[in-house]
Amino acid sequence: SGKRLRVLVDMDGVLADFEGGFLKKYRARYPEDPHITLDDRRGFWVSTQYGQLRSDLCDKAISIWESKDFFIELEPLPGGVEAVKEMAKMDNTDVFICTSPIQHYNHCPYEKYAWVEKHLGHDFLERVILTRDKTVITGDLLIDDKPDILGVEPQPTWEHILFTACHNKHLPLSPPQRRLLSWSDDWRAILDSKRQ
Ligand code: UMP
Repeated sequence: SGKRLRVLVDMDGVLADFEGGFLKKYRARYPEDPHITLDDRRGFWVSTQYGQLRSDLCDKAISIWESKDFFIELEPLPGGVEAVKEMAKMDNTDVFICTSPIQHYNHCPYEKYAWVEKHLGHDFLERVILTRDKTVITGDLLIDDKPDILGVEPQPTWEHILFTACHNKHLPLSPPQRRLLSWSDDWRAILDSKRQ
């Protein structure tokens, strides 16, 4: 019918390879310190798991994503850029990139816009939403790798589709929650399921 579908797509862990970029730069900067392989990652917060490995590694982990050029140099995850571009061309579909910047704001917000311009094009800058609280953003779908997306709005309008990542792949889903296993998975079917 006439209603448009609004899709919110997360950036880190969904479009941009935050975990891979982190591990590569952490190992280069702290070669003498232990690390956690992507296979052994558990829990959304990298800093928490590194802090459990050894208490000083929490701050060392944080130092990586607070550094200049961390966010702009993240590699695109396979198929993500292509999927978002295709989504944006679909009839009756509005797509937004919905991402939470870190509180250390010197580089991250700027580099998130620069990443979108570099990989999705200048026109997509109109489609960037930076927010620390995604529950106040309205949409039909939110594709995000964070298992628990909480904020001041107890009943967000969107359905959260859990995008599979190294840190969440072993988590059981609480029905009726749905997953997108990767951008090779059937994201078009998920969009179609929300159209009236
Ligand atoms: N982030 C942290 N600590 C971590 C892992 C990630 O601060 O241990 C940051 C990176 C992203 C933000 O900027 O949190 C997550 O944003 P979303 O993917 O929820 O949009």
